[in-house]
Amino acid sequence: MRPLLTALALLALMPQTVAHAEDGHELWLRASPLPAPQRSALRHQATRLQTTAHGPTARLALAELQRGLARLGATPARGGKGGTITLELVQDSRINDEGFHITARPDGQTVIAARREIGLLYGVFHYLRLAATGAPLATLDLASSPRVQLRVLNHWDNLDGVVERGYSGRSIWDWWRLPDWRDTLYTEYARANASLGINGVVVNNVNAKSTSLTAPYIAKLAAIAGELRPWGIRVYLSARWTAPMEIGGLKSADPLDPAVAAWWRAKSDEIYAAIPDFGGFLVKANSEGQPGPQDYRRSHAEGANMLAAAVKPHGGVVMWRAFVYAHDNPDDRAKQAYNDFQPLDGQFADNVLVQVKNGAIDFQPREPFHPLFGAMPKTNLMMEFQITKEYVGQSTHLTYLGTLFSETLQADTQAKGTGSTVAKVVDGTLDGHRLTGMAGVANIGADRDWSGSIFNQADWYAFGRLAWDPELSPETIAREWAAQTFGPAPKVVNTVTTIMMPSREAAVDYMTPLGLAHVMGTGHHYGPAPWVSHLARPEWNPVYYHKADAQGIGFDRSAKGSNAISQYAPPIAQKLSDPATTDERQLLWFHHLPWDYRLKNGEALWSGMVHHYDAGVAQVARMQVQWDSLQPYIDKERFAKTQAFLAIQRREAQWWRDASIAYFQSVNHLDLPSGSAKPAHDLDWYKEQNLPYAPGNP
Ligand code: GCV
Repeated sequence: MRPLLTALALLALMPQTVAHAEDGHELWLRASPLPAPQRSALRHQATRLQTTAHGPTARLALAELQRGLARLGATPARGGKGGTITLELVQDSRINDEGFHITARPDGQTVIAARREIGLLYGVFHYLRLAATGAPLATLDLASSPRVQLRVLNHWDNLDGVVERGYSGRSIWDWWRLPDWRDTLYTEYARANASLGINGVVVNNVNAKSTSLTAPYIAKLAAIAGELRPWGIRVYLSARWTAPMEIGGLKSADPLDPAVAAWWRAKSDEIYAAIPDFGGFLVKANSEGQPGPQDYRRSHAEGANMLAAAVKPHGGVVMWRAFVYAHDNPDDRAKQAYNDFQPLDGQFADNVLVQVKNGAIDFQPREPFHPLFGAMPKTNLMMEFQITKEYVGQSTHLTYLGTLFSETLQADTQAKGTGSTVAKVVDGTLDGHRLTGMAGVANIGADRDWSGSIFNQADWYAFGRLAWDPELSPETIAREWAAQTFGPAPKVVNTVTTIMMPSREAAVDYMTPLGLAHVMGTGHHYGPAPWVSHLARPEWNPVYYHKADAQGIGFDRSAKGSNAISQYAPPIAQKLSDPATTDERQLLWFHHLPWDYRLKNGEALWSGMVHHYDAGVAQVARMQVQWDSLQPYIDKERFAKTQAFLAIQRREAQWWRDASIAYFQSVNHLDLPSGSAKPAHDLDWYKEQNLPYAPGNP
């Protein structure tokens, strides 16, 4: 038997911690010391730490265990008497290759078992999560495996360091100094992802440049891959469709041209020679001006399959985005992805995943689930969420997205009867798919706090946890995150969770109540601009989406209108055909209604809208009071930053409310309901607000 590697032997290898103020850099991994009784129980349970596996990932797992216990104030005492935690590779049919099984027996023996070393690492992080959140650890019998196979961050990072829709500084990838200089940030980033089970990273923007596929950049990517690999993370590339022409000297990028297919095969071979575990390609094709197979009258399936054949010999995949809408297609934008992709069901190669945004427009504060999720049973469908908050307050608004993600995952497609949730489509159980995935557009940048605000870290956290288990409740996730981020004191965890849980609904209320969508400022997508109507393409204009006039408001997607409802399963389409049976949260997404339409609570639509705006602003004011009550419990730096951001959010919620009301009143000429204040300024004042240097705008 090989000798046990103990934690004490690893101490010398541990990175020295540099003291920093509480700037959020430690994310949810900062775990503060536990209360005394829990601390001593944990120290007693973890007197000796050892591993029977000796690869790089097992060594990381043991080091993490040691480090995590130290953070919790439970550093194993040298020579102390007590229990042992053993990391052990086993054959266990209850878990999959990335899963883990934790058992803790009353005799003090704790075993974190897994089939592969990565499972040991995930098991250690889970054990530490339990400890940090105050869960009982003395007896455990807990098996957990990820439900989704590819749990991937999509970085919209450009090679010049600018992050499209990034609100947390420049890209963390230092392409200029790679491959020679490997920033320590890469390891910290990998560690944070591994703590959630994220196992893939697309490093470059879907609006891709061919340069990423050139030899120097492959060498740079190989250096990043080397840093991420021990943490169980593969790298992927966004591929530019016309790369064979731009850097390969070919005359065409037609997927059925043998020379084009040969070029991609050779390029894939070259990448895999440098990065044997390269994950594959992500492609945005024929979307928003990007080139694609349709430029050659080939279908998305023909394009995806050609690329898939190039990576298949190496075990790679292609993630092909379904985010398409065409400037020359007069049909409802919300229908176009379905119309392009649904007829291709069954035509995609088995190593292709079609990556579908959660809703049919574009990451709005609320969208109904994308109808493709119930309509392509013969295709590997992958979820795409946006963690970066392009439309939900960017870096400053506190709008916890766990509730948004979960709302989509729990939506029932009814594709195979009641209970055919989006989660079951995505985890493959509904239609029997083995290749499954969930992508999140990253909110990560080089800011000290990584995500632009402390609370935005919770969205990264929630994405990772839901990719592991789409059934987790957003409240459980919020509580976990709060306990690890701010400490487990019940007052703190309860209050932080109380702030987070209704926060996204508050944003829906002050931005896009009752199913409105896409009414934000041009380009930067920050702030209200429902009046915009001059942009070149109809579907770029907010007026296209709300269709407000003197009589009414809303987009008619019933059979009398665009008939987008027909893209849903019959029982859903049936309900959506009638405003009275449509979920009021999606009312104006599906129906154009008169201003005096009666809502379920009896009030007229206009008055209900105004009350939603008011409710959103009032909720932010409550969030401020709740946060202020935490001052004695939170460190000065994170308290002050969050307090300042909430003040911005309060001011801007009012701006959203007032500007929207001023505009819609200019259209419907209706009075405000009694008790609702007039907007602070006239409409022209709101129209004049412009933000030429708002971040993240390409
Ligand atoms: C990367 C929206 C965003 C774009 C983004 C696009 C996409 O339109 O505003 O910045 O481009 O979605 O998802 O491809």
